[in-house]
Formats: sequence, structure tokens, C-alpha cells
Amino acid sequence: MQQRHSAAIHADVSISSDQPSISLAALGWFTFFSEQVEDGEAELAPMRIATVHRDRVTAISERGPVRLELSAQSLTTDFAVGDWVLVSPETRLLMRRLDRRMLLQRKTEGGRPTQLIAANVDTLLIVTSCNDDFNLARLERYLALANEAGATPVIVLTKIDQTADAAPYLQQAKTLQQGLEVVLLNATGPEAALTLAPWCGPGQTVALVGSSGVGKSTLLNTLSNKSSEDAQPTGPIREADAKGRHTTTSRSLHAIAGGGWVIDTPGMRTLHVRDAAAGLNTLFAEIVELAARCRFRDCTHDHEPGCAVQSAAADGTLDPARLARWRKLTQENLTNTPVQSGPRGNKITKPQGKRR
Ligand SMILES: Nc1nc2c(ncn2[C@@H]2O[C@H](COP(=O)(O)OP(=O)(O)OP(=O)(O)O)[C@@H](O)[C@H]2O)c(=O)[nH]1
Ligand SMILES: [Mg+2]
Ligand SMILES: [Zn+2]
Repeated sequence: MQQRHSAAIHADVSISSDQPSISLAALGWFTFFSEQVEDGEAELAPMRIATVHRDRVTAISERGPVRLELSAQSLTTDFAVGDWVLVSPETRLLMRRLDRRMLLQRKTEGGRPTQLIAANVDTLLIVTSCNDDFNLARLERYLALANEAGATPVIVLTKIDQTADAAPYLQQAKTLQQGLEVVLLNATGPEAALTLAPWCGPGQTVALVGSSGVGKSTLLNTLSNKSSEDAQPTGPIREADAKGRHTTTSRSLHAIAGGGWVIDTPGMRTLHVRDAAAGLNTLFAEIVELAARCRFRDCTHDHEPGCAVQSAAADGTLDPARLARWRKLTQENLTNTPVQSGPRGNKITKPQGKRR
């Protein structure tokens, strides 16, 4: 596998050595992908999509970055950052995308097409700041996205250097999901890389998501130890409401200095839920557990007698605000998720998101 790339493939990059500079395993390649390569494809080079622009796609190969050629039939929007593809070494033509282990998609309302956020991600770093950006309802939407796709969610609270007391943010975030990891950091300082080290390392991929201005690109520059010339651009936020200015406009994959890969994404403030029943059940597991004790199996936890959910809200063991957010998200998911009819009019429920 190592020796088969021709020089042509790297015509536009500076790496000239015959030795691979990155191992495929360090790039995140493992049996799930290698098993998909068929006998006739042994001469093709596996590469990982690094950037997707309107008119071009780049990838990272064992020797470094490569600009890919797309066939007339493929669109750049078919590919997600983090995808594995097979490329002809002679022509740099992208021959085939391998099946994804997981895909993070931004759902839209109704039937509009989804946006591909990133593929083959192990950990979703959900970034918010210790300021006005912090919003429990928005964080829950990101958690539903991670759960549904099968990525481990971690809440990253930035700008601890700009708040007198970060503890209340940490405490509130921890209540959002059972077993949820929450970390506090200053994205501009090198200690941030140590804080996130448990989720980084050879072969691991993390993706940064969150509103504009929370410090995703700042954190990426810290994790990747970028020099000022090749750093991701960052931009100031508005003082009044802590909103950013959408500095990052495309998604991109970068090497982490201590091993592993990190994906930067443009700020997203609105996230809709759709096809996310399993992800919501993981997010709201304490409500699902209570619901199992309701007198009626089809209890809506609204008006029914013997409702364990309502009584938990009444006696203070379940925060009524959390229950209201559960109700809103599950309702939105139902409204947005088309129900297909089976042969005898039976409802077909979708299979749950894949877990690794
Ligand atoms: N003091 C301090 N400033 C931070 C921290 N994180 C980010 N910033 C600043 O916050 C501003 C926004 O940071 P960016 O990294 O551009 O934010 P982003 O999330 O990438 O924003 P978009 O690309 O617009 O989505 C910049 O001025 C950063 O220097 C932090 O932890 N502490
Ligand atoms: Mg950015
Ligand atoms: Zn009930």
C-alpha cells in the first residue's frame, strides 16, 4: 500500500519524499474502511476529504494534501469533510467514496435537503462560551445530533478567562445528559490541548460545532499548533450579545499536534431535529425511565392520572423547564419526521443510528 503512489499525485504539494509522511491508521483508516476495498481497487490510493468548496475538493493522502479531480457525474456537495475516498494515483481522479461509519448532518425543516457537516467523527466537541451564548435548549439540540449520529458528545465551555465564576456553567451543562463530559477551558491557551487530550490521539477525529464566535477556530489553532500564516482566521464578537460574525465559512480537517484530526465548521445557531427519536431518548433518558412507570402505556405526560413524569415534575425531582424542552423537541421531531406506511398501513419506524 505504501509504495504505490506516483509522483503525479503530489504534483501540487511540496512533499517529495518516497516515504509516507502520515500512516493511514493515524489518519483514521481501520478495518471498517479497508474491508470495503475490492480486488480491482488495490492500485487506488485511500485518502481522506479535507476541504469541500463549491468548486473543488481536497484530500489528505499518506504524503500530504492533494487537490482531487471529480468525474462529470459527481458534485462537490456529495462529499463530507472526513469522508474516505479511493483516488487514481495517476490522474488524482476521485473514483469512489467508501461507506461512512457515521455522518453528522444538519437537518432542516420539512423536506429541504440536509447539509453534510462531517463524516467519520469519533467525538463531537459542542462548543459554547461562559457568556450569553450559553443556552441549555440549544446545547440539547447538539446533543441529539451527536447521539443520533453515534458520536461521543463533549461540551466544551470556552472563555473561562473572561468570567468571574465558571462553575455554574459547568454544573448546568452536566445535567443535560447522563454521563455527559463537560470541560472548561481558555481556547487561546496551550493548556486547552491537554484538557482535550482524552479525545485526541492517533486515528481519532473530533469535530468542533457551535454558534459563531464561541472560539471553534481559536481552539483549532491551539490544538493544531498553527503558525500565524496557516492559522484558521478568527474574528471578534459583538460586546452586547456575544454573537460572532461568521468568520469561518467552510468545513476543514486539520492535524492535531499531539495526534488525531480536528474538523472546524462554520457557526450554526439554529439546528432542527428530524429522524432523531433514538438520539432524543438518549438525551432525555431520565424522562424515558420515568415514563416506563406511568399507569398508561401511551401516557402523554400531560393530563393523565398516575403519570410518573408529571409527579416527578411536581415534587421537584424533574426540572419542569427540562420537561418543557423535552416536549418541544419530541413534538418538533414528530412533525419533521415523515412517517412511511407499510404494506398494511403499519407505521414503519426507522432503524436506530449506528453505534460503533
Ligand atoms: N479570552 C478568550 N477569547 C477567546 C476564547 N475563545 C475564543 N476567543 C475569542 O473569541 C473570538 C471568536 O473566536 P473564533 O475562534 O473566531 O470563533 P468561531 O467559533 O470560530 O466563530 P465562527 O468562525 O464565526 O463560527 C475571537 O476574538 C477569539 O480570540 C477564550 O477561551 N478566551
Ligand atoms: Mg471559526
Ligand atoms: Zn406519564
